[in-house]
Amino acid sequence: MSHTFIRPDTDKAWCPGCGNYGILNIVSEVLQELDLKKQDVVFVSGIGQAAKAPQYFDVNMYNGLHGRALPVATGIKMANQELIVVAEGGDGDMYGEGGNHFLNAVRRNINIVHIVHNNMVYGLTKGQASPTSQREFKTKVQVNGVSNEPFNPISVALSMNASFVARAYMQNKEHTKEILKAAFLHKGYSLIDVFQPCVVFNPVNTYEWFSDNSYILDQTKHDKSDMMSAIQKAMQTYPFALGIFYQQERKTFEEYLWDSKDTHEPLYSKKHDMKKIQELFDINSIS
Ligand SMILES: Cc1ncc(C[n+]2csc(CCOP(=O)(O)OP(=O)(O)O)c2C)c(N)n1
Ligand code: SF4
Ligand SMILES: [Mg+2]
Repeated sequence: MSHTFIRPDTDKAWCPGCGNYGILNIVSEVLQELDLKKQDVVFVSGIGQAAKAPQYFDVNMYNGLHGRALPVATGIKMANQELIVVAEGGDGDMYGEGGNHFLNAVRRNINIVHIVHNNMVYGLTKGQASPTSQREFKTKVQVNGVSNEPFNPISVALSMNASFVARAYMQNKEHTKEILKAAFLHKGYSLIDVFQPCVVFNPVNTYEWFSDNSYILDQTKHDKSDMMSAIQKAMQTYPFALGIFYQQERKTFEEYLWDSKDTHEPLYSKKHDMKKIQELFDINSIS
């Protein structure tokens, strides 16, 4: 087995007891056990506590603007389809600020792995409600408690025919690893929403709360090719089901593009007409 994917030379800027540590270890072990090579993997993130995770992996990474991990990940995958591209971040980053990118990544079905650390709060900015905050969750901003319907990423992804939709709880280490491995091996867009306690700014959705309010789907009884059954399970809350709700391969964004071209050659290795590019720069530099 190859080396750990966690960089030893970085201080992790997370609070003691934060669920992000568990996810970091799980993802590292998944990369290891799938025997991936660090040069073949790219992690992309935006802003937030969860979005720091890629900085701690010994792989290629790009840390960009809040909510913008998915468009960057899409661009990377389009430029080089040989890379394994992962977008990783928090519930605010991916479902709030990056919400529209989430919808379109699902619709495109581009072959990327999308890992969302769902702590039901904005951790980095010290505890405001996020799209997945549950009703009546009180914060310094939402003093009377959250009144909005919590965003349900699982049912939203399913309603747009996502090709792989799963939820995990990081305390269930082996189960989360199993789901992530399946996501990495899946051809097409895969969403893995991972419950992750924030021990400082979310005193409601604690380790105990997530355990008490979730159960592991029996995958031998749940038919993951049955969309209606997946939607039904996704709509059920308290307890929340954990596991692969739905998995059905369909044509990817890359494959649609290939159909309209005479070559599958990735963008990065194509010969470009440097004269034409220079002309564009020249035109744009005229003020
Ligand atoms: C455009 C923009 N809006 C707002 C912010 C402030 N901001 C930074 S992180 C964050 C929330 C992060 O929450 P989440 O994605 O859930 O990550 P967590 O810290 O909980 O892991 C916000 C609102 C920002 N950096 N940029
Ligand atoms: S504020 Fe919450 S999410 Fe951020 S590092 Fe601390 S425990 Fe983790
Ligand atoms: Mg969060």
